[in-house]
Amino acid sequence: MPATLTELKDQIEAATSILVVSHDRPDGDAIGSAVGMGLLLRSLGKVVRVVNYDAVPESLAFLPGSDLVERPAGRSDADLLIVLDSAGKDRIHESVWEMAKDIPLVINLDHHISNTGFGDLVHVDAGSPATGQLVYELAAHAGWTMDAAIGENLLAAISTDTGSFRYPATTPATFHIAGGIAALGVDVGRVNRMLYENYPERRVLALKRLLQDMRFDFDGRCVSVALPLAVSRELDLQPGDTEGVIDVIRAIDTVIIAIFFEELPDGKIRVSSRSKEEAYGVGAICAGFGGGGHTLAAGARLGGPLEVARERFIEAVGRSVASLERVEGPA
Ligand SMILES: [Mn+2]
Repeated sequence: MPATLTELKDQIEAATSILVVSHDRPDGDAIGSAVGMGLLLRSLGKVVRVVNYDAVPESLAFLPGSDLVERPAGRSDADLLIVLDSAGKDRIHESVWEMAKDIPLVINLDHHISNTGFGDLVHVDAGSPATGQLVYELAAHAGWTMDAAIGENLLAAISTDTGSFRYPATTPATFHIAGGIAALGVDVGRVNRMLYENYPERRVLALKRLLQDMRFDFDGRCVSVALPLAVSRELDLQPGDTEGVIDVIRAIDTVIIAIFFEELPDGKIRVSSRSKEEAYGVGAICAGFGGGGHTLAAGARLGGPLEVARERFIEAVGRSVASLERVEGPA
């Protein structure tokens, strides 16, 4: 059922014990929004557990309260489950759902347009660039007090999901909220340095390898890079190490669509895609492969091997580009 922020506030305030979860392979928004929410609930006197199937990536461990995040274990006796930043139940490992099985009430708070609407109270705002922004809006709406630690988590969530306040989904509210966060006493310079200028060397070496393999299609409008599992192993890449790669290749002037292919240990190929223009949306292309996300940022998983998946996906991009060109005529 679609729920207002007031309804979320009422259910959260009525709860005693709350489990907060976010999607597997967590990014800055998944960790920042979950930990920010966890700290908020704690300050309200709730018994809180924050659970993610994967550990906090090393790159986000600087966030205050990130040590709250635990792996799923046992069965939760909480009376409320809050699911953050997760478009569908399948974004979260079944062991987390197993843990949450007995929880009678589920809040689904998210910003993915592809959200399936699972849960009892559903608040999906596809116009919001980050779930962290929705957590802030909920707290502000409810009149809950935020501190600098909460602010750092929400800033990390919003900054990473907006590409440092650069993507088109960044709204006036986003800047307004960032101002509110800075006013909490957050050291904005430190957070940005930890997010963007604190990479282990292997992360930049991975970028070097990926750029050597850069491929252009459709007159340079599409660029892609691919990471074989052998290279991940050779460089000992950790979760989060390849975040931001796609921002480097999408920075090329001719590029509209940027794609990153990553071979996973199970042989599947993880595809992350970004577009600079609504007309060349990648959401529908990813949906065609059973994936999802937003119009300008979406992902999917394809069967391997890597080069076959790359061909199949780029072919689908080509069909989408060609159909646009038939409508608009050559530029
Ligand atoms: Mn997000």
